[in-house]
Amino acid sequence: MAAESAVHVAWIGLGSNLDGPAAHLSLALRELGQIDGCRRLAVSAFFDTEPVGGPRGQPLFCNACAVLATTLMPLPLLDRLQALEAGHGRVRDVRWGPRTLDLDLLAFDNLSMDSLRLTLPHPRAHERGFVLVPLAELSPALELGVHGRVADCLRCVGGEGVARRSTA
Ligand code: A4P
Ligand code: MG
Repeated sequence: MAAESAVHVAWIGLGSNLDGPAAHLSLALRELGQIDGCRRLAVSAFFDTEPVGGPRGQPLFCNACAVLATTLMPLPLLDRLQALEAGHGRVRDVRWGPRTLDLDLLAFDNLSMDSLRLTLPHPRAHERGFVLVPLAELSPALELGVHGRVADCLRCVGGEGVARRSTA
């Protein structure tokens, strides 16, 4: 990471429910730390989670969160995340359908933005146990914009359908 560039903090949500979900997450976590301009600061446990939305009967998801220090700005970081998804064979067909790897930019510093390609904080993070449970392990005091602190969002939503894996 270039020493003279401003360093930001980015929170990433990882999800997979196809072709060995935990292996996709483990590899993606390594890859996140190898992105030029990114350093991995912290990683949550892995969680088996009931699918929210999408087609009936789709497989359980594995979810986790990571915190990165980065000199990249949000859109270039999103580009890198989408390139990693593509490298894992991600195919976009059914909305909220099965996927090998989903990398969501959950929050970036305390930035709020809403553009065609990127909304920050992630517009559904505050209402989803599969995001909030791993995120609360790392950053319970993180503010999700107008929705308030992660720990408070989790108290409202609850962690139903989210089970910590005994081994990652
Ligand atoms: N986009 C806008 N803001 C962001 C952001 N903050 N981070 C745009 C990432 N992308 C953002 O995303 C669609 C478009 O959102 C992107 O092109 C980007 O420009 P996508 O990854 O192609 O598709 P998606 O993830 O299916 O879309 P969406 O609507 O973001 O889905 P969600 O809300 O992330 O939900 N159940 C369990 N248990 N675990 C899961 O991980 N995931 C989903 C997806 C549904 N149910 C789940 C899980
Ligand atoms: Mg996504």
